[in-house]
Amino acid sequence: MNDLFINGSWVSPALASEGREVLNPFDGSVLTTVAEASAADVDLAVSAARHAFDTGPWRRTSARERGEIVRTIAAYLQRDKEDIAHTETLDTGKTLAEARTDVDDVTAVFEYYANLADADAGRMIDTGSDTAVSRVVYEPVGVCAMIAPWNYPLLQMSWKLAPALAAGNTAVIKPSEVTPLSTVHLVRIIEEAGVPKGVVNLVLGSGAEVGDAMVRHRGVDLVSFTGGLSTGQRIMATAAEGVKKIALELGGKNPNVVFADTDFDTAVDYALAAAFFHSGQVCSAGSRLIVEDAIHDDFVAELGRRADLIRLGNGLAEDTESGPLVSAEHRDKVEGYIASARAEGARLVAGGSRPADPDLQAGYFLRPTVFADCTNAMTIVREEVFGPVVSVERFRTEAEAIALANDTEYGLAGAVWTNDASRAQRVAAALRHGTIWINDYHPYLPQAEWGGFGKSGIGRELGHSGLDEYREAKHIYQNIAPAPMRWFKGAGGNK
Ligand code: TXE
Repeated sequence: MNDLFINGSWVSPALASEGREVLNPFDGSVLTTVAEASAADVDLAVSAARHAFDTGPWRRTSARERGEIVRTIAAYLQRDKEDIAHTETLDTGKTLAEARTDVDDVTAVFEYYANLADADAGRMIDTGSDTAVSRVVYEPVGVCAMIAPWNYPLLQMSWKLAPALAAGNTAVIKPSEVTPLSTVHLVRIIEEAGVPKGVVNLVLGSGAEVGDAMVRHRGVDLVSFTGGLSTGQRIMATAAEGVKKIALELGGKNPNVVFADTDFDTAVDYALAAAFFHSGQVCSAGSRLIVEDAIHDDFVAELGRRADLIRLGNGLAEDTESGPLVSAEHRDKVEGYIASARAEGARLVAGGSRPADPDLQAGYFLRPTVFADCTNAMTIVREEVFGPVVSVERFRTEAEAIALANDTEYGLAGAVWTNDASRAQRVAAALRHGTIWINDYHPYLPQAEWGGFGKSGIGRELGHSGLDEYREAKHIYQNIAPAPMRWFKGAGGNK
């Protein structure tokens, strides 16, 4: 199993292992078996990345040339779009339409950072003196460890890798052990695009061993992680020992606030997509619906009706609207949240169980689930469920809506629905979340920063800030007419 890519070669793990089975969440079948790395492979991969950074040509390549290679990666992603989308659907269960969109989005991110690579060579500083020149330049941080989750395997890795490469870093990357396949394809493309050996190194395996070894390794300068809150907390603590730079995206509990003056049909339609897109396994999922009293009951009834109609099935089938959850373990976790909601007094409006369809019994399916009569004291409202479950709360005043929407330890994204433009801006300004949508849900742009307030994480991906995560600012000051300054004259006059 030559699935690890270290120092420009596809290699087997250093220690013999049986590998890891990769399952299709639609039916639990084994798609393939991939190599399982260990800490020994991490050591080899970091050494290769360290050597490539310290001695290799990559960071000294002109920013324009690096940009060209990053652009070539984007072109090859489009060339292989169908193949990659098919792989992502098999591995994650998401529909082909979603997987194709992922490839397009990832392509756009590589193109964006290709354009940005040489757009900013630093700036001159006014020293106030004719004899001193001062400038600030940007340099790559060094060796970056990148750890990605399973919901958007290719996309989350690309948000890290594209800016890091454009800025001249080297990397050791690890996709989730649950969904490694599209990342293997990406690395083949990176190799083909002419990225020098040692610049990108791929390890596969568990978070507990391989991920942890990456975060601990003394040769790593920066850790970029997207995943769950508790794993992020552990990574932050471990990275602190080496005072490594960190970028964390740890999910959210995202409020979707609907005022009564909005267009009812559109708001219900988007609330459905916000909550159930990719079975709710989205860090920005609108899993917390907050609806004004005057329309609340009608809204809940219509949402429940439409949720029941969502067509579950094989992501490869064109008429499927929603696939399974990513794994049996994850479905168990989501079912635990459904049980807690019932126990804590939420009212089940739709779903709440596995589908009865005989064709779906082997997969990890769960029906789209709506809970009403929720309060912000309930577990289902406070914790990230990461499944097809939406909780509904009720509000009466604008102030109450804002207070509810901000009452979360997370702060990744939120939305407000209203036809009152000034209220829309007021509420958007008051919400403490990294992205606010007004009369929309879910769009993001490579040019716009993505990341969270509060426990949703540290740092930003995408946009200019997404590049800055991978750059060190350096101030270079030159005295062009040096002469003694005689600050210390000394007892004897110090000639
Ligand atoms: O994620 P983990 P899990 C949330 C979501 C989900 C929960 C748990 O709520 O229910 O997290 O999911 C690697 N050191 N999100 O357990 O553990 C792991 O191998 C270093 C939100 O699957 O965070 C994988 O590559 N790495 C999220 C990656 O971390 C470690 C997306 C994510 O796994 C590690 C996914 C360790 N000690 C889940 N332990 C989002 N922000 O979008 C694990 N990993």
